Amino acid sequence: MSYETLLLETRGRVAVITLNRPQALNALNSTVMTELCDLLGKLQTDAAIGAVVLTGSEKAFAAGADIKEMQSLDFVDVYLGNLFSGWDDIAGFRKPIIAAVSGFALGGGCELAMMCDFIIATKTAKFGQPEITLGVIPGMGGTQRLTRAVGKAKAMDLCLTGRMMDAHEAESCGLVARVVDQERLLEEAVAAAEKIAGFSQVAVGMVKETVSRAFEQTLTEGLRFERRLFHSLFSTEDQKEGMAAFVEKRKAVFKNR
Ligand code: CO8
Repeated sequence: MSYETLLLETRGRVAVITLNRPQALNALNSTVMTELCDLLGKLQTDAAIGAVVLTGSEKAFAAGADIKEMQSLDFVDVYLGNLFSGWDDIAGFRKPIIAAVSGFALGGGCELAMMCDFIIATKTAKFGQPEITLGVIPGMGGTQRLTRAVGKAKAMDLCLTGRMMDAHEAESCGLVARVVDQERLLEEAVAAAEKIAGFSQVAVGMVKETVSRAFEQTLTEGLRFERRLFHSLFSTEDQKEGMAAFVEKRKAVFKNR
């Protein structure tokens, strides 16, 4: 598999995807979107891959949608063309995906990181939704996912002023799961992904589904959904193996059955 804007490396059961448009700080143009959707579609059905790490360069995870590409579009172009709707496929990816962020994660870059299941960032990471400075608003979930992640006050602050927040602020307000030194970013993200890929993929898929549901429905409905999936796991061999391994004081060997 070879792509113009992406690099792919496999480490054990982890696929590491690197956004690779250094000349534009990894700005997300339509080629990036098409290629990323294509690649994730292939990884979705690849049984050898249990989890994905999505990263960028040291300077930029992604500095947003490609402003030069969309600059000359008018309302009819973007409305009839349903601009950016292809990115929804990324949020629909069913395997765990970790964003490993260094440098700028702005606009669509911040939104792409938020579509991932969690974010590990370096101390140099900077997050923001600067669309207001361009005369537009976030268009790929920034007003919704950011608000759910950090609450109204911070989301309003970032979206209305266009300011960036650093990794420390992003971690303290809940946008980022872990902050690490630059040289440990990929190591830490791959280790987390490898750990996840070693668990029962049935249970892993259900964690992703249930936690994601928490953002979409009431607590009562979410709890009921969680309980039903929890019950259903008792029909799997992996539940028998996981619990037997605990009792027998050994490491579980999951078969994803
Ligand atoms: N689009 C296109 N090109 C970009 C972008 C971008 N978003 N960001 C940077 N570049 C290009 C620059 O034009 C420059 O190219 P050139 O050398 O040809 O002039 C090159 O990358 C390097 O950038 P800078 O020289 O500006 O680098 P600096 O270190 O001086 O500044 C910044 C870095 C602060 C990140 C600055 O580049 C910047 O402000 N970039 C734009 C950030 C922004 O406004 N992002 C939001 C874009 S709108 C958006 O994302 C809408 C989301 C809707 C959905 C998205 C779906 C994907």
